[in-house]
Amino acid sequence: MYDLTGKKVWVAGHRGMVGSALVRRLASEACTVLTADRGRVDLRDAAAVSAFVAAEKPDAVIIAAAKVGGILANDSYPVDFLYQNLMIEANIFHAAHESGVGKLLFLGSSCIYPKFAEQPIREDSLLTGPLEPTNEWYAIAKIAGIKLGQAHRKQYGDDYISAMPTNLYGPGDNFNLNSSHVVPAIIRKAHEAKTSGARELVVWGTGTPRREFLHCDDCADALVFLLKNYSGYEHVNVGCGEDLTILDLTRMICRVVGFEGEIVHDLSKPDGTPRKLMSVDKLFGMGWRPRIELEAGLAGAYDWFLTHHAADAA
Ligand code: GFB
Repeated sequence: MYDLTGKKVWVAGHRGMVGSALVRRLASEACTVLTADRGRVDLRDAAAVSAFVAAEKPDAVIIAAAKVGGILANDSYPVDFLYQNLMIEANIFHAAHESGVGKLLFLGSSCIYPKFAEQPIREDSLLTGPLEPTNEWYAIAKIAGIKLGQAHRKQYGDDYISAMPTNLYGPGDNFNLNSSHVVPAIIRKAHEAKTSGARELVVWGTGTPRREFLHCDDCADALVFLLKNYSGYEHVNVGCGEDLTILDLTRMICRVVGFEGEIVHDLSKPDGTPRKLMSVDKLFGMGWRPRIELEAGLAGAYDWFLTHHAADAA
């Protein structure tokens, strides 16, 4: 439905884990990829964003730029997660319409759904119940982004769509233990425990919550698939359709890293949402499938960590 041939596609947030995966994926399309470093345009500055888009005139935009983080970061910095994400999305949506961008893909997250949504979570569960308190700030910003896209379609007929990825991991992830998500955190902790000869590895919370994990390269492939093939009012869940407990994930990562010590629990840290497995019926119904199995994906993420971060962690 949307031909990328000869198009200029702006990947906002190209240096992030998803943004860099999108740049890798788009390299195999016959399009031009536009990127801009923070020094060139501050996405929280409306005038700067409008000037950049008016000058560069992209045909399509993917909003992969966001203030992101794990459960502790979200719970600790609500203003940052709400304000920065609202500003980034509002500025890019506005500038895109002003400059006549033909296709826009907005990225949200599975945390937009109610804490106790029926599982697997269908797209129409949105706004049917209270949010998870640890990340409601980020969730509200992302829900506002979905609504902005729908408003542009309703008022102007803009072909702006939204995708809601599940928990992601892979190359380019954030391995800072205070702000990261669970996969990079456990990879780093298992590596440091192994190399230091520690007997224990600390996992936050009870380990009983369940999470669905998708490799960032599979996510990027799904996003390009939607950019080319989807043009609808409702957002689309992007996941793999399977989940596991945090404890089983930790055991899998320990096997991959080669740490054989004990897993202990820090119950002073929050569990967050008990489960957030999303229904992928809509996306799979369009013909897309993920390709990267979790254990193999984790091994690749550990290799990337060893190449890029092990020196910091030593
Ligand atoms: O990945 P995570 O931080 O984010 O936590 P959420 C997932 C689960 O892993 C939680 C547990 O139950 C954590 O308590 N966990 C165990 C750990 N050990 C660790 C650790 O060392 N670090 C971290 N970070 N978690 C995020 C939202 O929620 O999901 C974001 O806060 C976003 O906004 C993202 O939506 C996709 O999955 O709980």
